[in-house]
Amino acid sequence: MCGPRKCLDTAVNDKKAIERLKELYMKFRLIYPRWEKLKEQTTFNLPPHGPAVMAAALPDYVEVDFIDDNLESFSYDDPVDFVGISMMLTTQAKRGWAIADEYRKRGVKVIFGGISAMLHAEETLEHADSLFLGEAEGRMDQIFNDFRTGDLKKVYNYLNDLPPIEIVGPARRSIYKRDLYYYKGVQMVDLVHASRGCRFSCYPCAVSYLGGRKFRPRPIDKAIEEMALTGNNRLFVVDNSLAQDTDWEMELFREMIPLKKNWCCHTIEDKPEVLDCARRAGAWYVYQAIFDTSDFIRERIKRYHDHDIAVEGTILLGMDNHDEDYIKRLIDFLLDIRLDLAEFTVLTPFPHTKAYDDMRKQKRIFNHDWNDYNAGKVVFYPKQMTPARLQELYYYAWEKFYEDEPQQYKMFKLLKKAIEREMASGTYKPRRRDLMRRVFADTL
Ligand code: B12
Ligand code: SF4
Repeated sequence: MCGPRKCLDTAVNDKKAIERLKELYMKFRLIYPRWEKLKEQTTFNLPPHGPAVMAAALPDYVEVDFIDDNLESFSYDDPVDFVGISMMLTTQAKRGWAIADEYRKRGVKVIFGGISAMLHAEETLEHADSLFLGEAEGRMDQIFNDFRTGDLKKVYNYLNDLPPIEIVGPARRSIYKRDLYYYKGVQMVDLVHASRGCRFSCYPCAVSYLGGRKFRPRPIDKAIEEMALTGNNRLFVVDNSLAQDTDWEMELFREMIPLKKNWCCHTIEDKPEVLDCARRAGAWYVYQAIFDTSDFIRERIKRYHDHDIAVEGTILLGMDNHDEDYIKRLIDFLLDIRLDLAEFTVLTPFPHTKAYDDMRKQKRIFNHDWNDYNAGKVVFYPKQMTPARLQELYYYAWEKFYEDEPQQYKMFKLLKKAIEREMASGTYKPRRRDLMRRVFADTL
């Protein structure tokens, strides 16, 4: 076994190695199933991160044909040797299973992986030749060898045996059909991650189940190298939360400064020295969960703004303490603190979360159709109102927040901020003229 780069070098110099690659060659189709987006939100499609990171762990003899089912069509009759289905969200699961069923009818073997495959392991098994649980790094050589020798196992369970974080390599972004990830000629952000896991275990979140409540930072030089490699000026650092270890966080930001990128991310610490460093490193906007109307939240948002970092609030509606009045006051509060963007979702009891366990015990879940678990549909009985009323308040929240300044305009303002910074640092890349007329909806 050898790492991809070493193998390629050897292959170039060594005829035998080339022959061996030819002999082992196989075509692996990796599919990211589509799902119904939140209708209230401007549609955006980011290059899926999980599949590209998984693809980086594949043996060299495997050619990857990546299909983003959200954006492109494909034929089940295209010649492929093996199919992988990568599912991140619960709401992708039924589509993923349907795709697998079609392939298996044609005698093509299918392996599942990704977050939603882990959260829905038992059901997924009914549609799989093989189910992979855990992180792909260091595991794929064995699995593909098993496939070749007809010895593919039904389950590969590495959930409690995660690989050393040092071996996580750069995502294999060459699998993307790049033109698909432009919106009116503007390239979408590239996704990178500098750490895995999370020390916390919040009520609606499945991350502690997936990563065992451990924060696993990547070596900073490797993360920085990958960010530089993307060739994209705008990044989304998708780590669950960067606010886990101040020294590591500050070190990461310091190393990011020379890259001159604009980036968004989930939570970062709001200490002035961290924010100052983040801003200098190109922090563009943060996703910040807003759960109440406290001074704590007000001041935190102000601190971000004082450092010229914008905020997209993520607001979960339907918690047990939310009555109608509370939700309406919350929206007024968001407008008052001048959030730059807001994304409203309804509390959704995703499997392997505390929310799911509690609500199931209390028999409060009335809808088990995973297609409806896109966080925009009420699938449980809220404590303080009917499901129908919560659904209405969800629509109300989107409408009220964007009443005076529409979502598109607020997004434009954010983009303008990035462009101004890029102009100032000499990193600006103009829009692609040939793709200016295209929005995602036109792609399929
Ligand atoms: C980044 C992210 C997003 C991005 C996705 C961008 C993208 N295009 O990739 C964005 C911002 C769009 C997003 C949106 C949402 N997200 Co999100 N997101 C994440 C996050 C933080 C990281 C995912 C990630 O990229 N991880 C890093 C990659 C490298 O890891 P990975 O995907 O697990 O891949 C590895 C393995 O799984 C494996 N693998 C992957 N695929 C395959 C395939 C095969 C065949 C094999 C063998 C192996 C394999 O190999 C990879 C390398 O080891 C996760 C939390 C988490 N840590 O998992 C939540 C998470 C997935 N999101 C979640 C939620 C709830 C949402 C939202 C619904 C709501 C919200 N506001 O967050 C929205 C969706 C809105 C909608 N309805 O459209 C939930 C999922 C809940 C569920 N069961 O559906 C998670 C788990 C967080 C949580 N709160 O619990 N999200
Ligand atoms: S919501 Fe964020 S901070 Fe809380 S457990 Fe999940 S990833 Fe960690």
